[in-house]
Amino acid sequence: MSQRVSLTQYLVEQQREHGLIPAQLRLLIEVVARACKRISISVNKGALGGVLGSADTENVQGEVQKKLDVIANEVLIEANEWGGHLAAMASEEMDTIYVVPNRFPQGEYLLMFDPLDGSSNIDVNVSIGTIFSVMKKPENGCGVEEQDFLQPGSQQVAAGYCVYGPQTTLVLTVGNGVAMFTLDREQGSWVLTQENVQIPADTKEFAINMSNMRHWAPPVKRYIDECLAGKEGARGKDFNMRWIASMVADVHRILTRGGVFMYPWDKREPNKPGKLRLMYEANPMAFLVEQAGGAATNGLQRILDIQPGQLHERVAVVLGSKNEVERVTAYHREDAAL
Ligand code: P6P
Repeated sequence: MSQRVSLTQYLVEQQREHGLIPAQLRLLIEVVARACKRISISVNKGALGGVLGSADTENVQGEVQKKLDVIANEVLIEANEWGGHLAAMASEEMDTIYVVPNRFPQGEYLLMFDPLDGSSNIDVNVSIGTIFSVMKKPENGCGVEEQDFLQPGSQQVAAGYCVYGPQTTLVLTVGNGVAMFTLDREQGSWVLTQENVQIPADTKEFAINMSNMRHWAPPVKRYIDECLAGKEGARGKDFNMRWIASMVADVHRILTRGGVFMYPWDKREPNKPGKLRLMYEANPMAFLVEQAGGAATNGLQRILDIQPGQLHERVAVVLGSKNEVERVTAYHREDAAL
């Protein structure tokens, strides 16, 4: 890619050519991208910045927060609250929604985010990331409330993540394919490094936490057993396995070279449909994956069709190379029909 295209230029051209990014949405995306730059600076300081380790607090999920979880959340709130593009925000790290204070103008968008996903990897220097999802506030003429966020993922107008790895890369969709921007630290700018990202329909690579095998439902066990049987088994080919335990890093690999990612229901907590959160992990990742030609289900249903019942609800996730996701989903449907 000879000429360097900035994030701003990309967004302006998407608006000019496709009318997909009204001014307020462009401002929102640029503000989130700037916040991710700030988060990457804190992440990259590590021990030198005194940002490693626990914050000695718990989030709504009952998880001990890392210092960087809290820092990243504060950066995103402070960056987005004054611009006039948002009505409210929701975060994995906050119990309830954050309504833009009255001292600032309210906008028409709702922003949801996992400010720092994979934070168990922070202290061991493994890639982590920020995941975000954007929807429009329903035009109901009154103030904004939690109920306004409870829209199916198909209502997203934009979604993306920033992966803080060997490169800092912003991955974005506004509904017209997936583009990747790499942070040029010398210029402090996001540079378009890939567009029209396409996930291969087939793969030989699966991502799942194998330590949970004894807790899986039969369709998951069947699929993984077939992968492990390799070329002598039903699939007739050998498979590779990866599990980074940072959804952002695993999904980035799948967007880059294909694969299937699974965090299924398991019997450790049978009342929970899965570990991952629907609104600010599964929905944005499902939007990106589908925009790149892949598929995303909860084993039975398209993730983007799921009607949320609560802000922090969880969901089982199977996403990535279309033909593999369809196979896993078919196994679940066969099992459900028994
Ligand atoms: P486990 C990180 O905590 C996360 O929410 C996802 O990013 C990741 O895919 C998953 O949990 C890892 O879970 O049970 O393997 O540690």
